[in-house]
Amino acid sequence: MSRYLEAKEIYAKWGVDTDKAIETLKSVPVALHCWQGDDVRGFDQKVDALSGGIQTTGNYPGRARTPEELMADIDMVLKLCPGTKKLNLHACYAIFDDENGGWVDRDKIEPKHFKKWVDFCKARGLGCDFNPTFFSHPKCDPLTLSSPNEETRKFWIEHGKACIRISQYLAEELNCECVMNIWTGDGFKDIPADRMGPRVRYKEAIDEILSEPFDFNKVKPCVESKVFGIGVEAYTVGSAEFSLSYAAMNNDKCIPLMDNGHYHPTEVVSDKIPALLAFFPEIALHVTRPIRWDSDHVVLLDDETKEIAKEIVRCGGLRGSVKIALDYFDASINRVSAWTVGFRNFQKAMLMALLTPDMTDLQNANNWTELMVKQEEVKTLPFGDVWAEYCKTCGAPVDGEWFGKVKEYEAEILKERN
Ligand code: RNT
Ligand code: ZN
Repeated sequence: MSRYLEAKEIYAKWGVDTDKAIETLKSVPVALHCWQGDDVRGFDQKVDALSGGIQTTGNYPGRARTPEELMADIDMVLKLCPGTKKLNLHACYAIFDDENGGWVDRDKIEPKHFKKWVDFCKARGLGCDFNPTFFSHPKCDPLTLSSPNEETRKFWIEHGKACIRISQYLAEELNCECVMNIWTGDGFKDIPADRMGPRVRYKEAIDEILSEPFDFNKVKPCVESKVFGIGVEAYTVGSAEFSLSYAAMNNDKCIPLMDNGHYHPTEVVSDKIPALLAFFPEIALHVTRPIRWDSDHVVLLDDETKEIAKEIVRCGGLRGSVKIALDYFDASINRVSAWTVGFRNFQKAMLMALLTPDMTDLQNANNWTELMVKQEEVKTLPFGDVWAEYCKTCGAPVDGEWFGKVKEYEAEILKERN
């Protein structure tokens, strides 16, 4: 008997249907963030370093420098990862060329600047999420939507509106919901004199952005909170309370987004998922790995990643109420590998969650003894055999078979870049 069939029988004894778990997982889109490939630089500015509360470290060779290079690297990752993917683009990945009239600033970008990405997604059957880029730009003063300077604010509001139009275009062209995430690094390094002013301006600015017409069935604007960032250690305008309140008060046009790197170290997003789903029909996630003060390390198959996946599954989030995206960037290791490890790990976490029997009855019967025993025992069920089967049925390499391909790609393609 094959290892998979044996595993299937073992799981069946626990009341788990492995074939069904595999089929379910295949239907869940996870957005792959384009920005792991080029250290969040994008193509619209001639900047050497990121700014605005966000930072990459490392200079591993092979960073994608052009849209073509980034697309080739993404293609590699798509081949190496099982599961349904969406692409996640930032506005700074606009592609300007002679045919579409050349460079424009962020307040003037149009759907045509994303036509090549639409063609890329169409050819690969991908949907696409989108993000206005409110950082790494001379018009950050350093604030954006919360700036006291009206001209600055206006510029960034126009950028946000342009991004709504682009998101609508992506959703229509690809016939797939487009999650449009608003995150700014607006904040202060040291103790502010006025904490309220920036938040009121931020709120009004988002109101203006969302006054741009769009179809809420197709475009899902989100607000992402953060606790602090590099250079903005003392105060963040878009704090957790701010963002959650904004989404709650505007639930006809906006949903909350939680990035699990954006909370105090003992807080967990896994627990916040059911808390939010008790009120919001839809929420969005950025899955990442926080480590000390950084929010963006490569996703590992660690306890909290598994717990996040478990909550998504238990709360019925795989049927569309939880929009899943990855968000991390590591410039110190092979970027294709970083992307692939994180994507495969989140797939593993979701498969593990789908292979976990529902033990709600034990909890409701106050049977905490048996619940503990079972929760511990499921940890050693033959997960790896089901994972291998999942990879095979998706036409993706199994563990141990993909890294060699990345090494070849590095030797042939990435090494040539400098
Ligand atoms: C930054 C936020 C934000 C960005 C991306 C690039 O801390 O998590 O989501 O990582 O938009
Ligand atoms: Zn994020």
